[in-house]
Amino acid sequence: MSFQQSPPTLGNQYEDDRVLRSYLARVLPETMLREIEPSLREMGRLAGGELYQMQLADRLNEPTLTQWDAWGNRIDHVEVTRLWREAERIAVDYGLVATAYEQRQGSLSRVHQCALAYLFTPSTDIYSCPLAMTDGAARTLLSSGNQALIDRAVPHLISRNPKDFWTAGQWMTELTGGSDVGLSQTVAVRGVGDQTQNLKTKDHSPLNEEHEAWRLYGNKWFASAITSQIALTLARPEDNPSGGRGLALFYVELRDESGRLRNIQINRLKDKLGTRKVPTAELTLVATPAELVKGTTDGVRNITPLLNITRLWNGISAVALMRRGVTLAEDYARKRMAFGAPLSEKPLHADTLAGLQAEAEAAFQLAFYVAELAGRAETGEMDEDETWLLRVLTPVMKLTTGKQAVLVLSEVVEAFGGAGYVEDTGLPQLLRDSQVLPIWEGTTNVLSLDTLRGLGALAGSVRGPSSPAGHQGWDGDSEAISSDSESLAPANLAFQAFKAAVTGFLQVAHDSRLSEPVRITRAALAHAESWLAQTKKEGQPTLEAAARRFAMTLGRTMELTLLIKHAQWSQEHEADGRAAAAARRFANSGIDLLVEHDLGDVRELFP
Ligand code: MFK
Repeated sequence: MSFQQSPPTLGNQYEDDRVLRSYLARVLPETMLREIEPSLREMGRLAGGELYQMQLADRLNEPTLTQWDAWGNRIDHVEVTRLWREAERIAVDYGLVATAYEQRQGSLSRVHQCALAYLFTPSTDIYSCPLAMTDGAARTLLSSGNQALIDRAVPHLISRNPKDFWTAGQWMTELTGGSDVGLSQTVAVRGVGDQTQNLKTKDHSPLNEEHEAWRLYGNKWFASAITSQIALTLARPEDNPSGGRGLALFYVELRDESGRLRNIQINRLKDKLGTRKVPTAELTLVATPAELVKGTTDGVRNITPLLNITRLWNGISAVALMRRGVTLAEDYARKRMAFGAPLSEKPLHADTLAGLQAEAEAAFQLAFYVAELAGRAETGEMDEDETWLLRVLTPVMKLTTGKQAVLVLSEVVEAFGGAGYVEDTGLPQLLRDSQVLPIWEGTTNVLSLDTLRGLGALAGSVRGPSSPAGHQGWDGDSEAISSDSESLAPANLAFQAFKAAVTGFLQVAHDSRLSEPVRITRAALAHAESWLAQTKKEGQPTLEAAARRFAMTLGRTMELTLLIKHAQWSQEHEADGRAAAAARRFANSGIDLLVEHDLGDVRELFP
């Protein structure tokens, strides 16, 4: 009989995940873990079983846009794939958004939600995209104080009933820019057009207090998951100044009662490298009815709670995809024979996979730590240090894990040799989908600059998470930062909070086999601190040019810190040395990336 290769297979993705289970055992009280474990186990079974099989079978299906019906009517109908429809049903059933708002586990509800999302994501073709935006929209509306919109939309966004559930879009990017959102050209005009289209309350009175809605005119160039019921978007009220401050945050309901789009045209779906199951559209808004969410200015600031939530989802998705790739590669290595033995017994192959495992494990610790902080921010349990820390760690975590995902999944594809390069294994899709993670929700460079901004190290951005009008925190909490701290140097506060967290966590590490990782972490932290102090004196261009190396150093330093902390715990409570092995391996994979490059060389190489 001719040779047959066994494909890689997946087991229960919860039961088989040492890293997730060990982490949850550390951070959750025992009774809480026992309570939520059945749903995690069930999600793990679905993710490794029928959802994964459906994903492979549904591989060639993509969303479609039908612009006209047979009778010449413009309909702009988008049909999503079978797996997306199933994913929505499961997401609602398991409360993938709701869990974070019901807060049955108090501040640990975000950890619970992220554990569910982590298991769900790799088998559901990036359905996590609409969920992330829905979650972000719920948080943004809740923090806006706009009671009419909260009452109208939030119960739908956090519903566990499929009939009531709404998803939200986030329309920010325009042709003028995805990063420099302040350039947006969409215009908002007050109270014009057909006023019968304005949103009404149940007793038929106008929704907003001013008894008039706005109309939006413009083009949105990258509107993800266009099948949503609502969207949060930015537009410039006529006569407002340019820049992000002149934009306002608007709420749009996409369809009327009969299901017709409300003055929105879908021009085409994007032909993307990855995330091809996500229907991402180019839109034209022609007198689209919209409601102001919060004030007629400061739209960029007012939408940041949404950005911070989707950046958390981005990190959780990054670690979830890494985990899926490494799991498949490890399983395959035990099945694939080469040069007389399974690949798993080949020292170089084993060494390669061990490096990937360590990288993924470190990223996991950081993404879930940000989830812990986010949960505390939302339940008002944070002290001021943690508020600063979360402001800085959100971009740091997003940019670090996004890059790690692409590198890890590229290696995963290679670990399969030619099979990894072939579409019907499902492996190339993992790499293509991961490539979006460093791009959307802020590129690596934009988030590196945002890190400096969060540290108060960039000119014109000295307030970190607070704001002049209300001291706004990560989740839009207006009381997150006390007024006293505004007078202190934010660079000090934010970096000191980061330093205090690293030093505090390292104090628990007394196992001698962790001493070298501890030394490497301390050295990287000290270098980052002295570099920041020195480079700020050298001026903005030098600071900006190295922002990525600096932010990645912070990210990898915090990842190693958290890995060490977890390793110590795992040794003490589980007699398990694997997290310590991951810490040692990761410590030698480049933590301090702050090498100096000559600005003159940069100009010579890129004149
Ligand atoms: C799988 C999961 C992933 C989910 C996928 C969802 C798919 C959706 C795809 C997309 O929509 S991608 C588009 C996402 N777009 C971005 O992420 C934009 C990237 N660009 C930036 O983040 C820029 O830095 C930014 C637009 C914010 C710069 O604009 P501005 O106008 O120069 O804003 P500025 O002056 O930096 O900040 C305005 C205010 O917001 C300041 O506060 P004050 O008004 O009090 O001075 C900032 O401190 C505050 N701020 C900015 N970023 C913040 C923040 N506050 C808290 N947290 C932040 N992250």
